[in-house]
Amino acid sequence: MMKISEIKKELKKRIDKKRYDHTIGVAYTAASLAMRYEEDINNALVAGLLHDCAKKLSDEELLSIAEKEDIPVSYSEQRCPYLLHGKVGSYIAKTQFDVSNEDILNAIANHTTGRENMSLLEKIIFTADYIEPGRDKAANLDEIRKLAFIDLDKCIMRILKDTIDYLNKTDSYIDENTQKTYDYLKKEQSKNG
Ligand code: DGI
Ligand code: FE
Ligand code: FE
Repeated sequence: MMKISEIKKELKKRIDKKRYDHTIGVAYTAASLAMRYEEDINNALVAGLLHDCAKKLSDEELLSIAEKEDIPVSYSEQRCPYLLHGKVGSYIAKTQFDVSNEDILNAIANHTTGRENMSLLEKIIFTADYIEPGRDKAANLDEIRKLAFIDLDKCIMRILKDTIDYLNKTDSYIDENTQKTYDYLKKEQSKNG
């Protein structure tokens, strides 16, 4: 795997300054969550740094890479190709940043919608993306940021609920994984009392 400093250098060439600053925020927030929940700190940093490495690609580029590389494209990704920046980013991390750790690759692939039965690292990247210090648009951020360090599953449910409410308000298409992740965590929560 490349060193953190090499990843940063290469990333700078691929994303703009604003996205790079966001990426650094996600990497350090993910590292902090890794300390709290006893995840590997270096894996959290690498996944955080690379989660949006495909963000600069256009819808056409995302779709054409997905087709060429046999990355399955769901109905909602067909409708909203930007949702593919996770899966395509994971492919770029593997082929161009020499990442071979499957958990890191999954965390990058699933960071926008989540998925059922996420690993701890996937949960950390999903959450860090939403709460990193540079974010200021979402509602209830103070509360959600605090919750992230108290109960990660509850925090993710809260993020998903707010995201679904926001998407409904703006008449956006809700990806089936976004809904499935929420339903899955809700079921787990009621099982655990
Ligand atoms: O890439 P970032 O901007 O850092 O963050 P992200 O990968 O979480 O993408 C955020 C965008 O994705 C935001 O505009 C909301 C949108 N999004 C999240 N879940 C869904 C979704 N868009 C649609 N259409 N459906 C979803 O389920
Ligand atoms: Fe993203
Ligand atoms: Fe992001």
